[in-house]
Formats: sequence, structure tokens, C-alpha cells
Amino acid sequence: MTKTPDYRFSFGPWNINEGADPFGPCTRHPYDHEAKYALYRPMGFEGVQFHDDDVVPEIGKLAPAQVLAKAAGVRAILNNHGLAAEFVAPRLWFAPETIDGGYTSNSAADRQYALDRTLQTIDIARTVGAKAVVLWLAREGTYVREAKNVVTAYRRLLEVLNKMLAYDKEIEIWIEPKPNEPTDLAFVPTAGHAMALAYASQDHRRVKIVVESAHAILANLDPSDEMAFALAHDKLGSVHLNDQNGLKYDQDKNFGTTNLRAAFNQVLVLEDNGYGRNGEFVGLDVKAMRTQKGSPVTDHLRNTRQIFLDLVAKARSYDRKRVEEFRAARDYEGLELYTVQHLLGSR
Ligand code: XUL
Ligand code: MN
Repeated sequence: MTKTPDYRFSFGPWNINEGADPFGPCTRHPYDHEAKYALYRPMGFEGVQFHDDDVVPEIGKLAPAQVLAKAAGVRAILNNHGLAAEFVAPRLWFAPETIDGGYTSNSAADRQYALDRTLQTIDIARTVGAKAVVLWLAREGTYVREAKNVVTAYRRLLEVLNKMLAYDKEIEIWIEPKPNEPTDLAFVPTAGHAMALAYASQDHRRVKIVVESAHAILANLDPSDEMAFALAHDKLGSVHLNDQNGLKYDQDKNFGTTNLRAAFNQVLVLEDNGYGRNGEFVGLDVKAMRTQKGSPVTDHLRNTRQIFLDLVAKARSYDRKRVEEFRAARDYEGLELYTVQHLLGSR
């Protein structure tokens, strides 16, 4: 019998936060990134996801050589802790130059800033040993539809992908689609949009996507279908597992805590299609509850990992032969009852 591969888990240091939200300040003490790295392995995590300024704080104040020296230092820290960098993402939504977006800004100077910072992110990714740069296109969109030419915006996004691919012949680009927040009308809201951009690029094999459960739900789509679509094209670079209670602000709740069946279907699609066998990480993007006491607060990460593993066990004991019989008989009532009872533990 071949051993089923175990999953490798990752998260970003921003997932251990101090509880601030748009309506109130921190509820916990700050906890610096270096101390966070020591928490990963004991909790069962091997991969670290980064923004460029997670690797290099105050990145805007440093010269390029200083940025890369700092990144090399972070790589050494990761090595000491037995950790690997999964990806680096340019945090383009914080800078004064990207108030109106970066790649799709109406200002040529702002677009140049966004491109320069993105190419620097590729250098940082290489230095920390990450194979991919993630583009979450936070402010690439608008609150006022007439404010930007949307056709031009999509062409500009494609131009950036091509410049990134030309700048480095190995780096992968993983687009993380999201339909809203912070912008009202976001460009590249779904996996389909991201995949179309990938295929239009000059080296589509290196352009993939990250599917975040909550982002799919915010687009009123099923996260497992978004993952399946990417898997069918060998384009699921990573996942951001979490949950979301309907069409509200981006909640990043623990995986499976709102819709257990939808979470089961995400695990099923990953399990059944060999996700993780080529080194892909099971990434989490979960927010600690503001109400949680203690410092640092990490229960949400531990709990989400455990819920995922419990659902893997459920996926492995899901009777595929029985599923096939229900399908052959077109008895979807029976299939649905079996699935729910399997999750409830009664069958
Ligand atoms: C935003 C989001 C980001 C990306 C990384 O909603 O999910 O944290 O995952 O930039
Ligand atoms: Mn995310």
C-alpha cells in the first residue's frame, strides 16, 4: 500500500495579530515577527507566507542592497527553525503611492512605483528561498466605476505579469482573487478572471492562483469549485483556507466553522486531486478573534489545522464505492443524506 502523503501547513505572521479592527484598537500586546517564527514548528506548521515588509520592516526607508541583506538574515532565521518560505507578496495597499491602486492607477508615477516594488519583491522571494510571488490585488479596482478605464486596467495588469515573467525566468506568480474589500469593485474578482490573465501571459505555466475560501464566498461562489477549476488546469499554487459568514466584511474565520459541508468539499477536492504531492502547502489565512485573551493568540491556527486534519479523516473514510452507486442510480437524495450523516458521524 502506498503511503498517503501528509500535508504541510503554512500561514503568514499577520495571522498572529493584536486584535485591532477598523472600529477599535489592539486588545493584545504586540508580538514581533522573529518571536512568531519560533511558534510555527511546535504547532505543526512548516511554511511561512510573507508580505515584502514582513520580511523587511520599514522597507521604504532602505536601499536595495540593505533590503536584500535583511532578507538573507530572515532566511537564516527560517533555516534555524526548520521553516521554508512559501511566497512573498508586495504589500502595495499601504503605501501613499498606491492610494488609488498600483498597477491600475491613473498616475504613471504610481504605476512605476508599483512595478518597481513588485520586481523588488521577486528579489526578496529569491533571497528567502520562496518559489512564488503572490499578487493580492487589493486596491486594483475602484469605488466609482467611471474613475478608471477597465479595459486599460486589465491590459495594464497583463503587462505587469509579463514584465515579472521576463524579469525572472523561474519565479511563479500566484494571483489571489477577491471580489471586494478594500475596493468596492475589484478587478480580478474570481479564479476565472485570474486564470484568463494567466493564459494570456507570455509564460502561463508560471502563472497560477491562490484560492481563499472567504474570497470565493464573497463572490457568491463555492470555494471547492474555485479550487477544482484551478486544479483542472494545474494552476492551484496554494490555498488560503478559512470561512466566512455570508456576504459581509472579510471575516477570515476558522476553516469549517460556518459551513462544515463546504469545508468538507474543499478537503475532498484537494485530497482527490493530489494537492500537496508536489510540495504545495495547505495555507491558512485566519484571523484571531479580537475577544481572545492572552498573548500571543494562536488557538485559531492550531484549531483550523486540526479541523482540516479531522476533515481529511472524514474524506478518507467517505465511501467512494457508495458514492458511485448513488451517482449511477441518480439517487442524489440518498447521496446527500449519506454525506451529511457521514459528517455527523452517524453513518
Ligand atoms: C486579504 C488577504 C491577504 C492575502 C495576502 O484579504 O487575503 O492577506 O492573502 O496578501
Ligand atoms: Mn488571503
